[in-house]
Amino acid sequence: MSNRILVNEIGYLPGQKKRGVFTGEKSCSFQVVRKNHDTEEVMLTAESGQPIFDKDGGEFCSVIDFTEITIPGTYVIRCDSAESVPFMIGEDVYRNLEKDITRFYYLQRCGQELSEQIAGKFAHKSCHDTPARVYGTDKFLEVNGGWHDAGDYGRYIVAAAVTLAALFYGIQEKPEFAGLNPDLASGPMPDLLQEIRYELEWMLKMQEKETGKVYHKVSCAGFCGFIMPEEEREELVICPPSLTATADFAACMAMAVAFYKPYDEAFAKQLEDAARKAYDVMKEIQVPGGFMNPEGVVTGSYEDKIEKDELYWAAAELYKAFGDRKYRDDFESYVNQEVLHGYGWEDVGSFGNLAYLSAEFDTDEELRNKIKASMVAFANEKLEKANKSGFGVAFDENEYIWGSNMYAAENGSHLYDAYVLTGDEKYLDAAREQVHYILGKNACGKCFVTGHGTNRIYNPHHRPSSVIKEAMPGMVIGGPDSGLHDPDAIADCTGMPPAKCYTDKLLSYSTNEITIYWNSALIMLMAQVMK
Ligand code: G3I
Ligand code: 9MR
Ligand code: ZN
Repeated sequence: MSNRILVNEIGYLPGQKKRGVFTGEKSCSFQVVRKNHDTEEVMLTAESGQPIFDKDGGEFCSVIDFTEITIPGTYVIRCDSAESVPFMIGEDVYRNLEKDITRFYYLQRCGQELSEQIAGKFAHKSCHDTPARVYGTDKFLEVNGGWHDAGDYGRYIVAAAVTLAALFYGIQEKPEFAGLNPDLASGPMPDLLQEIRYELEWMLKMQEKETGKVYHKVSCAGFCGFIMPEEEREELVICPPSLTATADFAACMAMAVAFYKPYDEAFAKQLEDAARKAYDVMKEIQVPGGFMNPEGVVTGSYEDKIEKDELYWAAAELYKAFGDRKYRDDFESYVNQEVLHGYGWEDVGSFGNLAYLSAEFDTDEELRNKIKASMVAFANEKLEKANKSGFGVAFDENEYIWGSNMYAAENGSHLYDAYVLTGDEKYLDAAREQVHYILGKNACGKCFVTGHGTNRIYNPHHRPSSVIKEAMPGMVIGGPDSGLHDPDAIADCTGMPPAKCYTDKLLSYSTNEITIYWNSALIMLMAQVMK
């Protein structure tokens, strides 16, 4: 294999560490070249670090460190015959990308016409706006709205709740994130808050009025072909309530209250009531083994056999929002058993930890310390993996799984948490490397956000993009999955090292799909560390 130089294809902030990777058995003497129209200037000549064998990608790698370059501009790095793609150094290098990864949510809207004026090529007529059948009954409900989950057109509560939680942290960490697309705002609320409300309004409709339980999802019974959303006209089916959906819903609603109170008291009250009602009923939903698709339904199932982390998150979030003793007692009894971690759709414990640690009501100091210590220990495991990786990614060879890019971003957030708790910059640096990994400094040599970078993703598993024949910009794709979970992945990646099990094919849903919660994971991490 020829030598390559891999970098964050978007670029680097002037004040941060800047690292690329040279792949080759020997180290290299590299040049960092600043390009200005047709002139070039060598800004740095140096030697790459000691080569190490990167098991995940099956090749030798050495680190190219050019941190000392801080002058804004367009650069390439050269070494022997290898040359990196051009990238930028500058204060606003991520701005367009950040705009697109947040704008994406508007473009995923369901149940509403998207005008050409705002959505451009991705305009479409209203979709999925017929009454939906409650599975196994003759009852129909209106549950219009929300965002399409992914490359398919299902709408799933578990996925929605973690997406919103991550977006809220994004806004909290970097308030500018809420207002990057002012053309989408129509009132006093910044556009992203308004957009999140669109999802919340749909989620509220998914709560069973009589009981407070929350339906797991709404979709057609099966996946449609590659058509625009308004062309999917099969009957919509609402699947039964689940514990995970109801607990995640409660947590997310409680979290939302503080964000909407300043703008709309009545809406905030509605969120609070919904959260409390869901909380009170969630433990009653006992389905052994958790939610599974009922017979005849084959769309996304978001199955999750371990439900204690969802209860944990809900208790912490309701305590933080409302201060009732019962929520605190519940959370403390869970934490006493075990501190849980995770910022993904399946494991949500870390959201619970952050809520408890930031609650303004009384908390237990000993438990707080126990949580903090466990968060740092968890981050240490990630750091150790990052240090072993040629690319600085906090995975071992078994962790290139479906949606691995979300786990890369999530790991960055765990590292960031340890930085906040300890003040030790090594965690912050490692967290940033996860962003660089996603944006191009990876074994695939791809910028994993559509519409950005030089080696970009052209064929995401995303129905509107496939119809329009152009990738909607600003979507984080799943990334390498060594499980080879679709025919194209099997055809293209059999025998490949785990970090390279990726194929830019429309039908490779297990490596090349997109989801609302993969974008939000990157948004949360970028808001935390790219500033
Ligand atoms: O948790 C295990 C882990 O312990 C094990 O080591 C690893 C080895 O493969 O697998 C892990 O489980 C994986 C699980 O995701 C957890 O992330 C499964 O293999 C993997 O198949 C599963 O993939 C999920 C996929 O649906 C299939 O169920 C993705 O996370 C999830 O993002 C994806 O979601 C789909 C929706 O169903 C439908 N809409 C599109 C969306 C994205 O593809
Ligand atoms: O498009 C579907 C995608 O959203 C799912 O993640 C994936 C796995 O459940 O399934 C995709 O749909 C495929 C289906 O599973 C099998 N037939 C072909 C469909 C389109 O590739
Ligand atoms: Zn729709």
